[in-house]
Amino acid sequence: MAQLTTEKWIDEIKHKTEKVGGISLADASEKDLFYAICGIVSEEMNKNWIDTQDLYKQTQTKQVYYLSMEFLIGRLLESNLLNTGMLDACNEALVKMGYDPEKVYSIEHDAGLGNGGLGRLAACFLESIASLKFAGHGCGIRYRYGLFEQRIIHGHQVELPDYWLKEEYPWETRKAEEAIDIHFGGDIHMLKKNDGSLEFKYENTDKVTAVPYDVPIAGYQNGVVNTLRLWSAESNSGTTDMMSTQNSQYFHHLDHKHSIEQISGFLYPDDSGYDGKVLRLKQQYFLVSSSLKSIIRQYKKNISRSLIHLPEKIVIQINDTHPSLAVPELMRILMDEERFGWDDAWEITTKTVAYTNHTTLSEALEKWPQDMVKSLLPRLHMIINEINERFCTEVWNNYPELQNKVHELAIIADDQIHMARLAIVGSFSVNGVARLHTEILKKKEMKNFYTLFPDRFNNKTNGITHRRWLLQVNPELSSLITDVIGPQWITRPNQLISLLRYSRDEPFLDRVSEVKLRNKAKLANFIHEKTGITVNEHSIFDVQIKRLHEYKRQLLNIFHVIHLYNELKDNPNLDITPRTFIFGAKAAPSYYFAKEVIKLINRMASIINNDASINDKLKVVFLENYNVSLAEKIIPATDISEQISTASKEASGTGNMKMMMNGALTVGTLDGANIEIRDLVGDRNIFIFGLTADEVLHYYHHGGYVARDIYNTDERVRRILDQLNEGAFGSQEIEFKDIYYHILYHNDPYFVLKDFDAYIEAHELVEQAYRDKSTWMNMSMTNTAYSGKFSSDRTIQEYASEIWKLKRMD
Ligand code: DL6
Repeated sequence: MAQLTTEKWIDEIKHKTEKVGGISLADASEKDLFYAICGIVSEEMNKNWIDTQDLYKQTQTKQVYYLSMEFLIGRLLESNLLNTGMLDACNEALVKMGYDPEKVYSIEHDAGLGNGGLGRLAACFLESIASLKFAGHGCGIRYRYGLFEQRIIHGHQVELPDYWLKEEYPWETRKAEEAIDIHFGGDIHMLKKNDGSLEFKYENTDKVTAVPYDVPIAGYQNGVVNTLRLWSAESNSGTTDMMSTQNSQYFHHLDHKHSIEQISGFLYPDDSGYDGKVLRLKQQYFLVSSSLKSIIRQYKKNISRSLIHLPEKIVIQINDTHPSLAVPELMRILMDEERFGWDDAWEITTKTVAYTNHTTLSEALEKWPQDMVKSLLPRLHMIINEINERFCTEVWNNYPELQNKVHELAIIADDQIHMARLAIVGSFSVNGVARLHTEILKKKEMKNFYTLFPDRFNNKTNGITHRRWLLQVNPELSSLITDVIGPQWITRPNQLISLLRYSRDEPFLDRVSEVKLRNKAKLANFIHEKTGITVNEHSIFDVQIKRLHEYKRQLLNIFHVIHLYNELKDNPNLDITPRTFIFGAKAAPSYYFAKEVIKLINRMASIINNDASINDKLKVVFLENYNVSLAEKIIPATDISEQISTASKEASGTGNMKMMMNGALTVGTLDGANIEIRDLVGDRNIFIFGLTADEVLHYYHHGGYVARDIYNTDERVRRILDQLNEGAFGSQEIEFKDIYYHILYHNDPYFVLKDFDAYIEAHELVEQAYRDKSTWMNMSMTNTAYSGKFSSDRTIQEYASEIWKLKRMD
C-alpha cells in the first residue's frame, strides 16, 4: 500500500478535517481527528478491497464463509493502520501535531458484536485469513446493542445498554442494493407436479429485509482486503407511507417495524422467557438465510456452472451450533428455489458445510422446541424432520451396534431439535478447538457420532493473531524481538522460536524486563485513574480476565487471595513478594452465582486494599467492563496468567495464548490448550496443578469426592468457608452464605476445594521463581519463544489445507 510520509499525513488530516468535516485543524477535537484518520485509512483500503474482489471473481477461486453469531473485533483503527503499513507514520504525525495517538484511537467504541472467546477467535481468524492471502469472509449480524456495559456499583455488577452504534461507525458500508428478503412463518402448500415431483409454495409469510453492511478486513501489508458482512434487519414499508392511515393501523405498523428491527437489535437477548427464545431463533435463521442467499447469488453471478459444483467453490464454516440452520436452509434453497432433488441437494450441502464445536458443557449444547421451529420456520421444520428420518433409518439399518442408541443420536428427540446433532449429520467436517477437547468429543460427548463418522472428526487447536496480540499491543517488546531475530516473525510466527537463543542472554533479558516494568507502570496508572487504587508495579501482576463462570473458577483464585490475607493478618511480617491480583469478567445478567463471585472479589478488594496492616503486600483490582480494549492494556503487563478451569471444562482458552506470547507464566490446570502449552514449554516453564480431566470425569461418573471431607481436614479451607458463612466479609451476616452453602451442600461441583491445596502450592512455586529474576526472565522468554505455534496463522493454515482445501492467492 502507498506509504504516506509524516508530512503527508499531516496534510491529509488537515484536508479531511477542513474540507470534509468543515472544521479547521486548530479547532479539531480528538474525535474529529479520529474520523479524519478513519477516512484516510478507508480510502486506502477501498482500492485494495475492490481489487481483491475482482481477483476472486476473475480467478473463480474457492472461498470460505465463516458464519458466526459473534465477531469480537474490538477497535479497528489501530489494527487497520498497522495492516495497511501506515501506523508508524500516523503516530508520528499525531505526536508532531501535539496529540497522544492512544487518546485519538480510543475514541472508537469497541464493536458490540461479541461476548467471549468464540467471538474473538472469529475476529482473529478473519485477520489471519486475509494476512495469509486466503479468500475468506465473515458473515454475522449488525447488532445495534452489544452484550451490556458493565458497571460495578458498591461491588455489584450493574448492566447498562451497550449502544455501540450511537455514533457513526466509520468502517461499515451499507449495501442497500444487495438487500435480501427473509421469510418467517406462513403456510406451506405442497403441490404435486406432472413429473411427480413436489413443489412447495409459501404463503402469508412475514417478510424481513436483511440489509448488508460490509466491513473491510485488511491482511498484513499484502494488499488483500476481505469482507466481514454484517446483516441488519429492516422493515421495507416506510413509516411515512403509513402516516395517512388510521391511527390503530399506524401503531400496528410501528409495532411490526419495531419487532422486525429487534432481530438485529441485541446480541444474545434475554432468553429466559418464550419470546426471548423465539427472538434468538429468529436471529439465527436471519443470519443463516441472508448469508446463504447472498453467497448463492454471488456464485450464480460469477460462476457459470451448475450449483452442483458449489462445494468446489464454496465452503461454509459454522462457528458453533448457532448457525447450524445452515444445513436445512441450504437444502431448502437448493430444492425449493434451485429445483434440485433431495439426493443432489444433500450431496451438495454435506460437502459444503463444516462445523466447529466450542464446548463440551452439556447445558451449552443448543436445543430448540420442535413447536417453536415449526411455527417460525415451517418449511425448515419439514426438512429437519426428513433429515432426521433418513438418518435414523440409516443408523437402524446399517449399524446394529447403535440400534439402542438411536434416541441419543436422533436430531429430534423428546420434542427438541438438537442442533449439534443436526450440525454433525449435515457437515463434512466436525472439529474441536484443542487436542484434549477433540478427544473428549470423540471418546465421550460425541462418541456415537464418532463411531458413525470417524473421518469427519478432527482437531484444530485455536490460535490468536500475534500481529494484534503482540506486535500491536506490545510495541516495545515487539521491537526488541525484531532487534534480535529480525522482522520475519511478523508473517512467520514460528520464527519466534529463535528467541530461545536469547533466553539466557542477560543484557537482552534485562531490556525485556524493563519493557515489562514500563507496561506494568502504564497499567498501574490506568488502574489508578479508573479505580483510585494505587498498585506497585514491582509487585507480581497476577491476572484472570475472562467471562465469569463457575467452571473457570474465579472462586478458587479469590480463595487463594483470602488465604494470603488470612496469613498476613496472622503474621504481618510474613515475607512475601507483593502481589496485585487483577480481575476482569462479565457475568451473564441472570447468573446469580457468578454475580456473587464478582461481589466477593470486589468486597475483598475493598477490605484488603484499605487494610493498613497489609502494608501494600496484597492488592486486589476488579476492572469493570472487560472487553477487547481492556485486554489490550492488561495482557502486556501480566506476569501470571491464571488458567485454572476445572479440567475437561475449558474447550481451549485463548487468553492463555495471548498472555504467554507476552511473556507471562501460566498457572493452570491440565485443561484445554494449557496442555499443549505445557507440552511445548516443558514442566519447568509453567505452573501446572490440580486434577486431570480423567480424574474429574471419573469423579463425575463414579462419585467418590466429598467436599466436606476437605472442609473437615484442611484448616485453611475451613477458615475461609467459615468466614463466608459467618459474615466476616459481608456487610450483613448472610451476605456470602450462598457461596458457603453452594460449595458444601452441592458438593463443590467444580472441585474448588479439591484443587485448593495444589493451587496454593503452585503459587508458592511462583513466589520462589519470581525471587530469582534471571530464572524468571528465562522462563518468560521461553514462553514467548514457543508461542508462535499459537498464532491463528497456524490454525488457519490447518483449516485451509485440511478442511477448506483453499489455496493462497499468491
Ligand atoms: O474456541 C473459542 C472458545 C474457547 O477458547 C473456549 O474455551 C470456549 O469456552 C469458547 N466456547 C464458547 C461456546 N459457548 N457456547 N456455546 O464460547 O470457545
